[in-house]
Amino acid sequence: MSQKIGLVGARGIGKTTLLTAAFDETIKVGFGQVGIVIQAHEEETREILNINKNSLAGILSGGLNFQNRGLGSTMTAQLYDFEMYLASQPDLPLVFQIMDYPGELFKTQSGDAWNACRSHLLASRVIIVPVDASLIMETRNAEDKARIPGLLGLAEAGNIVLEWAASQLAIGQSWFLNIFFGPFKRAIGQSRPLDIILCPVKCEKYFKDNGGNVDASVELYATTLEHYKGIIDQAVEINPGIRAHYLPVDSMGCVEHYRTDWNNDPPKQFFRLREHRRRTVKGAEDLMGIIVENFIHQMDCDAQVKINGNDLEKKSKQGRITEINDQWFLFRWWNSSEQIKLEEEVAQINQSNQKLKQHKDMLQTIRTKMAEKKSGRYKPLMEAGK
Ligand SMILES: Nc1nc2c(ncn2[C@@H]2O[C@H](COP(=O)(O)OP(=O)(O)O)[C@@H](O)[C@H]2O)c(=O)[nH]1
Ligand SMILES: [Mg+2]
Repeated sequence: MSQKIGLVGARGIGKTTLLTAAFDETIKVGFGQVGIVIQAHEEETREILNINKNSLAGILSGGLNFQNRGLGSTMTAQLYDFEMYLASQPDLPLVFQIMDYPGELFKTQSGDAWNACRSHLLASRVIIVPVDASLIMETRNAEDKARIPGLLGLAEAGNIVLEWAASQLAIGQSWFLNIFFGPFKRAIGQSRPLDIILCPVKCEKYFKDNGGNVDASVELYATTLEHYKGIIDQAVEINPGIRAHYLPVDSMGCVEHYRTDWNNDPPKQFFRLREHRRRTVKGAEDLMGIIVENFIHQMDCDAQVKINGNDLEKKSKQGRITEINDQWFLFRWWNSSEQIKLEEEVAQINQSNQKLKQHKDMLQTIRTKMAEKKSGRYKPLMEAGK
C-alpha cells in the first residue's frame, strides 16, 4: 500500500526544488547513518530526480548571481514514487508517492490533468505548502504587498486545502470505517492522522544556522503566518483532526536572496551564491520526519486494528475448544476433528499476530531513529483537536 503526499503551490514557488531537496544525498546519507534507507521506488522517479539535480547544479554553476528560473518546463504533472525501509529489513518498505505539477494547472484548476492532481491531493494524508520566503519578506511597500496573494496563489491554495480538509473528514466519518473500526479507533486514538506543513523555502537569508549572517527567523515566521494563517485556521476548523506544522527548508542552501525587481510580472528575484557553491540542504530531514511519522502512525493503527480483530477471533475459537473439552467423552471424540482444525487456526492467528507485532516494533524503531535527525527549525502550529 502506498501513501500519498500532496504539494500545494503556484508556479515558481519552489515545489520541485523542495521535493528534490527532500531526497538530496546529504539527507540520504544522514538517514543511512541511523540505518534507514530512503530512495526512488522505480526507474522513472530516479531519472527525473537526476534531471532535477542536474538542473540545480546547472543553476549553481551559471555564475555568481542568478535569477529564479523554474526547474523543468513540462506542462504535465509528475508522480514521484519513493520507498523507505530499515536497512536490516528491506522486505518491509514504506512506499509513498508525491505529486508535482506545473503552476499553470494550479492556476486554472480545471481540466483532466488538474483533476488527476486534485484526486491525488484530496487523498493525501500529508500536504506540503511551500512558501516563497524571498517573495513575502522582500516587499518594499503596500503596493508590492498587495501583489503577494496573487503571486502566491493564496485563493487557489485555499480552495484545494479546504476541499482536502472537508473530504478527509468525510473519509474519517464514513459509515463503513465507523462500523468496523469505530470501537478500535476509540481505543487506539485518531487513526487517520492528517498533517499540513507550511514550508518556507528560498529562506537562506533569514537563518544563521546554514551559513548566513542574519537571523530574521522570527520575522519570517510572523510574515508566513500573516499570509497563511487564515487558510490553516479554516482547515482546522473544518477538520479538527488536522495537525499543522511550520518548517522552513533551505532547498538550495548556498544562495541567498539579494534583490527583487518588482517592475516585472512576476517579479524577478536575484540570488547571490555563497563562495563554496555546494548545495547545503537544511530542514528536509524534519520534513521527512513528519511524513514518516504520519505513515507510521497510520500503519501502526492498522496493525493494531488487525491484532485486535485477531484476538477477538482467537477468543471465540478458544471458547469453542473449551466447550468441546468440557463435553462428555463420546461427544468430544465426535468433535475431535473440529477441535484439531480450531487449534490449527489459533496457531495461525498467533503467528499472524506475532508478525504484526514485529511490524509494529519495526515501525517504532524507524520512529526512534528518525527522531535523532532534527534541524532545530521545526515549530508545531496546531495539534489535532486543540
Ligand atoms: N535560494 C533558493 N532558491 C530556490 C529555493 N527553492 C527554489 N528556488 C529557486 O526558485 C526557482 C523556482 O523553483 P521551482 O522548484 O522550479 O518552483 P516550482 O515551479 O514551484 O516547482 C528556481 O530557480 C529555484 O532555483 C530555495 O530554497 N532557495
Ligand atoms: Mg516545478
